[in-house]
Amino acid sequence: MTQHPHLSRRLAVDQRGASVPEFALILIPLCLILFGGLEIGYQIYVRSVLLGAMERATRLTTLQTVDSTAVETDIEATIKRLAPNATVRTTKGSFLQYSQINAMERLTKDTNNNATLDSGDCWEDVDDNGVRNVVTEGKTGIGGADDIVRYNTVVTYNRILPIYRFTGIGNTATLSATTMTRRQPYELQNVLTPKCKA
Ligand SMILES: [Ca+2]
Ligand SMILES: [Ca+2]
Repeated sequence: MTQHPHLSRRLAVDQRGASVPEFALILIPLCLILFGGLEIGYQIYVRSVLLGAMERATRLTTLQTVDSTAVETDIEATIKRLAPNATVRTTKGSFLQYSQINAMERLTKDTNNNATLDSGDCWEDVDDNGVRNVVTEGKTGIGGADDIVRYNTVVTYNRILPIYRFTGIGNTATLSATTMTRRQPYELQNVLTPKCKA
């Protein structure tokens, strides 16, 4: 077989196909940046809607007559308008004072003065669980007049774009928000009766 004398020279300078792999090299990271940006934007949007719902929850909770179940339902409904398949879990607890949050329950009677709850000693069981502990969740519910209420909401949803397959960030996004408010002093605050260890 005879080769055209100019063919090899023409092939050597022909660059018409070279742009295809170059374009592919650019396209993949470009898609990752684009989809990643959309995913992050969506996450920021869900988060801002969550914070708005929590803010509304605190405003409602300050009122004298408030249905805490309705408050939780409102948070969930607000999120689900945006992310219908999201899981929304809200927990709530109450405290008498801000100083009780994340603090060890106070001893009110310490017979042998060793800062430990012994038989015959008494303590303020802020979270009403029957043991002396560091209070993290508070007493179940939203308490009463002048009490501090804390809501914590965790939202979990499946990512909208398949970006997780390429980045290893996982298919599920989890967002959480906490808010606190003090209820109106429409009557005297309940007094905590100390409990005593038998
Ligand atoms: Ca003691
Ligand atoms: Ca306790």
